Amino acid sequence: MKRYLLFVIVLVGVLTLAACSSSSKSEAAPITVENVRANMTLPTDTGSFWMLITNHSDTDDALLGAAVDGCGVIELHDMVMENDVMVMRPVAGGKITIPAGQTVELKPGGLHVMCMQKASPLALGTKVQIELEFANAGTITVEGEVVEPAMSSGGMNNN
Ligand SMILES: [Cu+2]
Repeated sequence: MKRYLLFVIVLVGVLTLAACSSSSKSEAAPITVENVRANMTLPTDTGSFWMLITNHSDTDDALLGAAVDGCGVIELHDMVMENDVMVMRPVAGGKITIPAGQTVELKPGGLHVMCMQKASPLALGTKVQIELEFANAGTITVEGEVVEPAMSSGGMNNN
């Protein structure tokens, strides 16, 4: 009887371990988003978001859009040189590709999520929820913090 009990306990342990390892494997996030910063302090009707997006899967994915409370319209923008002036414009194809196994950086003076029709400026340190829509990974909601506008983007501090 003792031996039978021991067998059952060991069996349950093995099954539990197996269940845990298989479930953690299937829950591994294909896309992770880090260092989310919100440039939302200026008294204008625009703002922007910067972040690091990593694609851990072996398939290319793409950021298609985003939603934030307090932003009437959101576009995905890039910064390009036009007649010696840095200007921002919507990304080609309306999406930001995140290649398989790579990290794409949205940063001051480069790619950014553009907030238009901003309802009101936000104080430094405010936490902001941003809902990101990916072609493959679906909707991912992350939290960012309101930071100082970047001074490194050639004077276009609101990008
Ligand atoms: Cu922009």
